[in-house]
Amino acid sequence: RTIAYDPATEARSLHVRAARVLEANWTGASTVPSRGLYPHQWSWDSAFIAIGLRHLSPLRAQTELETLLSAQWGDGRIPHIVFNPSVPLDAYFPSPDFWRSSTAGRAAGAPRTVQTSGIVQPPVHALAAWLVHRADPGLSRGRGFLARVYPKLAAWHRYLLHRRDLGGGGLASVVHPWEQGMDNSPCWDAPLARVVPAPARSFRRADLDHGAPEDRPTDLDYGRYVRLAMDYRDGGYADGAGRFAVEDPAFNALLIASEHALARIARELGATGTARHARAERLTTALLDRLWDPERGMFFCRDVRGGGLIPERSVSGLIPLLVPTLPRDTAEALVRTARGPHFSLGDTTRLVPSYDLLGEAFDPHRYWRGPAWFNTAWLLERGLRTHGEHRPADALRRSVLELADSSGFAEYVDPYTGEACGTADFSWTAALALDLLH
Ligand code: 9WN
Repeated sequence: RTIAYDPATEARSLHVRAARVLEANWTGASTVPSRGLYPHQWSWDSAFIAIGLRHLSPLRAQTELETLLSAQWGDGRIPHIVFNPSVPLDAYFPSPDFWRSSTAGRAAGAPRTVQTSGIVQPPVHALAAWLVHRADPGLSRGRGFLARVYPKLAAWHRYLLHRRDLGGGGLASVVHPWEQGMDNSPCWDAPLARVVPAPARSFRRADLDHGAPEDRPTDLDYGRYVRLAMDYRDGGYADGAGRFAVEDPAFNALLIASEHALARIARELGATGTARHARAERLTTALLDRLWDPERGMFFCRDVRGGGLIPERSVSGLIPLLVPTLPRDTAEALVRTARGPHFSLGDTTRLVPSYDLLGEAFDPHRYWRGPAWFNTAWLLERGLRTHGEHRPADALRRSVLELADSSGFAEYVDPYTGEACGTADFSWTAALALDLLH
């Protein structure tokens, strides 16, 4: 007997399986991105995870963000990893004994009781906090959720806007490829070439215990990541001196979206939010002035140390579609670029590739040098809707749901075939599929 295809049943079972992934990766106070490859709490992962978790348990979603924020440093930075003390040191590299946050980070106000990394990740948190609040405003008000997280999120944005304006043009810079979250993007190749790699024998890559070497960054990349992080640590995590400083479009677009979210949070708490919206507008102007390329119809990274835009097309340069007050012609150009030959969205690719299909460095399997990721698809889907592009948004939403399902909630997929790459049962894939299901 053939069983008729029933979308409602399919959706229910996707919901159940996504929920199981998040349940299995929950540690009691937060969620690991993956049990094997990433056994601690990651910053922007937790924000995406909270956005999905709010549909399962608004309380757990609030807790996810609260746990992350309890590891915030005195200077306002939210560390990119909060280490779980019960996980063996050699399970992930770099481990707490590399970052030495509680000693090396003392001047920057690192917490004493919990070990963290010293770099940051993209500021998705205020956006996540607002969405989590809206999932159950009664619970949120009862627990004083927004009142407790608001000052921390405000301090986080203050850190990025003041300590990280390394280019002096009003945007935040990242000081390490891990900070932007797309670790081995070809955008970093030129600025990284100036960094003398740490010797390969000076560290052990635990990631290769779980991931295929041809899917992961190279040893040479790792040598440079380690050197940059070591220098930052040895300078007490003070900002301004490092050799690597880049203004990235996605990082700053997320800061803008999160400033608008903070304005809404401020209003919910009885303030006007006007100053925050104004700040988001100033950031939007700076983003357009410093990173927009009208000829190529997308945003590019700016190499603050080398000067000038980095001529590599990355999905990061499409993500500013999230910014609600983008000029109409800019938004339209971004949609054209996403659908054009470099990203081919809705044509030969179903989720947006992380890097230019026609770029010299394109590789459909190597991490952020071509594969498609679910968080960038979610951000683009939201951006498309923000600008009234509902048809491509609907198609992207369907692709996220189908590929999350068929890939076993893969970390990333081949952009052409949808073949699963990286680790399976990846938390933000499950969380964001869950969010788009609702
Ligand atoms: C380094 C956890 C993180 C993501 C990043 C992704 C990857 C880490 C690594 O995994 O980075 O932070 O070890 O490769 O690139 O975006 O947050 O999922």
